[in-house]
Amino acid sequence: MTDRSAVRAALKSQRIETPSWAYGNSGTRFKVFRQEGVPRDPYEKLDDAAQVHAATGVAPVVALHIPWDRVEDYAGLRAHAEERGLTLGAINSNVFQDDDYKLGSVTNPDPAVRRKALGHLLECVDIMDATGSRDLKLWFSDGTNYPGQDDIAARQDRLAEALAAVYQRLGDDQRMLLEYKLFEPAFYATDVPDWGTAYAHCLKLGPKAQVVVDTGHHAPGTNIEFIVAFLLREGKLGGFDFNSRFYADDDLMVGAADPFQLFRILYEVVKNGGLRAETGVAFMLDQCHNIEAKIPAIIRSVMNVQEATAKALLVDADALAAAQLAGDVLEANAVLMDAYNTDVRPLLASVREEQGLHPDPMAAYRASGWQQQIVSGRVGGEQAGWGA
Ligand code: AOS
Ligand code: ZN
Ligand code: ZN
Repeated sequence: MTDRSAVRAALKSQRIETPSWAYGNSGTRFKVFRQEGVPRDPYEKLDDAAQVHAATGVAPVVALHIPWDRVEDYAGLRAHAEERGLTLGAINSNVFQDDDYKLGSVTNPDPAVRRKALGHLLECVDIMDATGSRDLKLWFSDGTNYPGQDDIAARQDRLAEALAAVYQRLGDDQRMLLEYKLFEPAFYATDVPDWGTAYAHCLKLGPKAQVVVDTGHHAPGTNIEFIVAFLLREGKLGGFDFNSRFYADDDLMVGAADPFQLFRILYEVVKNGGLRAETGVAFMLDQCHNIEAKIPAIIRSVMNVQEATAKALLVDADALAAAQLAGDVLEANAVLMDAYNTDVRPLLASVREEQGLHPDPMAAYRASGWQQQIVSGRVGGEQAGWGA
């Protein structure tokens, strides 16, 4: 039997970090469909994030992206967040949008370009000092398109050199999260293509370097929960970029494409202690809402993570361990599936009521009147940052 009060407490204490860019206009390489009422600056993105937190009670952290969220006064931005009950989360660096980075950023064969990229990464740590952010999230688009284009091993040396310089600059309470991605925009050899590459670099760097798992960054069929279990066991899982994929890096709402996979991932998180705050696993979303309404989509995504977490928490650990020990394959599988097949929506509704929240976050947002307010009050919302 699972301890229901412990399940409820765990659900209340989970923190889900929403990305500033999900609140802005976004699209594909073909078209950005602009929506009414979207934020015009980082301050308004935080105002929207506060609505997500108000409706769900578990989303008080907002990840920023530099330069998309560049402001004059980061301490002021932090104060704006704190006035709304929010804190500023991971600073996402961007060394992929300048012409200089055509052949790579920190792995570019030209030392001047490498210096420029490193300068940006170090600037992001300066920004973290002002925003109070714990995490620097590093995703590199670096790689090559054609065999022979550049020396694969030399690029690893250049990457290691840049990472070491950034690592040196981190404060005692700061971490760097290294994200991997199989392909895109590099189509032949990406410089950080998989968890093994990210893990090897992080291991050499030290305890403040951890791997981030973006659920959309694997080859089809990859067993992501195995990666999660392995990294947690090694103390190297820094966090998630949650989203859904049908084909490549689709950045759709988490839990929309494969809720069973999300459950399997969250089960490994729960089982291996990743839900405990001291483990430091950041539950971030990395999504774009290109055709659906943005704030409700983010609320739905937070709920999807909560539902998968609740199901994972409901797995009867004793019964599972007994079945595993007895070699009872079918019973072990049945114990896991029992939890997955439980309708946890009533449980989550009652947990929310206990927290003084509306039992249905989607209805709470609809009733808030915020959407009407931003549609009439904001003119000329900005693009999230790419696809221009
Ligand atoms: C890119 O594919 C990665 O998922 C990044 O984490 C992210 O989408 C981008 O850097 C926005 O910050
Ligand atoms: Zn990501
Ligand atoms: Zn991605």
